[in-house]
Amino acid sequence: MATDSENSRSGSGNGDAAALKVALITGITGQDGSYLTEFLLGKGYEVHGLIRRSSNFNTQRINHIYIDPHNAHKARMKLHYADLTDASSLRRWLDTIRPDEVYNLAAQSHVAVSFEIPDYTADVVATGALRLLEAVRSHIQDTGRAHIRYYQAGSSEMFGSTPPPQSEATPFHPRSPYAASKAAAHWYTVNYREAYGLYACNGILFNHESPRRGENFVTRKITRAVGRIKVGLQSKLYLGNLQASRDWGFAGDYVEAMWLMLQQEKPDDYVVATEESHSVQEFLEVAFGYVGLNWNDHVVIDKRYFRPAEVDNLKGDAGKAKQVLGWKPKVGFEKLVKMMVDEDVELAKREKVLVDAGYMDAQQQP
Ligand code: NDP
Ligand code: GDR
Repeated sequence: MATDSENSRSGSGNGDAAALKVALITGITGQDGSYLTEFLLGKGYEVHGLIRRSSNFNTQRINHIYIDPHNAHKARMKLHYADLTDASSLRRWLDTIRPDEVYNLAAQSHVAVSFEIPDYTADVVATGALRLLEAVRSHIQDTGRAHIRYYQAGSSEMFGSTPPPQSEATPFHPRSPYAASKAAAHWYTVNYREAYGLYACNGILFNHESPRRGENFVTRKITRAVGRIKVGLQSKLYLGNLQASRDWGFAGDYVEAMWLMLQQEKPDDYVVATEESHSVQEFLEVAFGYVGLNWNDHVVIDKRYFRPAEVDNLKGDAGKAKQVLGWKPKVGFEKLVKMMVDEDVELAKREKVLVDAGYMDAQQQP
């Protein structure tokens, strides 16, 4: 996929008086980035996404909305190479794109992996957010574009071991390098709001899932396995702690809350959650049960998936988001699980065709 920067370096080229609102999204290739892009395009925005260089294409989640920049007049989503570890790229694209809203969604977002690569996680998640905030601050200072609004993708992982229900007033007790880095990014964002008057919001989002969820997060790992077991491509599913509980919502609902935070008169921080909590085991029961399977026949506990420190129980109190933003989730737990299973059964059926035709190895795990 060609990025704008391969063809021209002009970005949108529009000034502040442009009719279209312009959004800049880091992490556009991730689960939330794809839903947020669809949502903002639907609102009439021009959307610019920063993508990082990868040896394989990493744009699968946004390919369906991509229009080749050679048809630039038709394309309202544009992609540019940058990285949260490269401050110069962040400032350069801010100056070129001149966005009205900046959504910082990029992260090394896997909690277990953050124990394996803690320095890198801190560099992207904590210092990366600081680099972007500083780029926005200096861009405003040099251009006078003080109306820019900034969204920081905060996480319920910051609450860690503090018992539920967790609200904006609940103290943080992070349990991983990822969570500690998100807590730093949270406070950098508060600091830039207080120190420089930046319109900056922290969304403290509880787990949100979808058929586009990365395949090594527990929900998608389970629904992928259900699909593959159902069509006979796999028999076992190896998991870690089944007793952890999470407040699981639908990503498509949560990106609307991000946008709503940036449409208020004053910047603030908001918890976004369904206010229901379910264990990993309950997720298994619903997902396997939905297609007539018993999870006990397939799940094997593997110690390697236990974490050095666990977050046992998350359940949000989203009263403030409901009251101030008028936001509420549309998709509940059972509907979410079934939506993911339905999609993954279809995906497994397509894989099965390839396996049966000899184009793919059944053991090839996602
Ligand atoms: P994903 O892991 O699906 O997406 C992360 C995105 O960040 C990808 O686009 C990834 O690019 C990009 N990225 C990673 N490292 C860098 C880097 N160094 N420079 C630039 N981009 C980078 O996450 P989600 O969409 O699920 O989550 C979005 C954000 O919300 C994250 O910050 C996450 O921590 C946070 N969050 C998520 C929750 C959830 O339940 N999903 C809950 C609370 C917070 P690539 O595609 O190339 O890997
Ligand atoms: P989480 O999501 O850590 O909450 O972070 P994940 O799906 O990875 O884990 C949820 C719970 O399931 C348990 N678990 C397993 N997890 C994974 N990944 N793989 C397994 O095999 C497995 N077995 C059991 C975990 O121990 C945990 O308790 C997600 C990410 O999206 C973060 O970026 C985000 O900030 C938080 O949600 C809110």
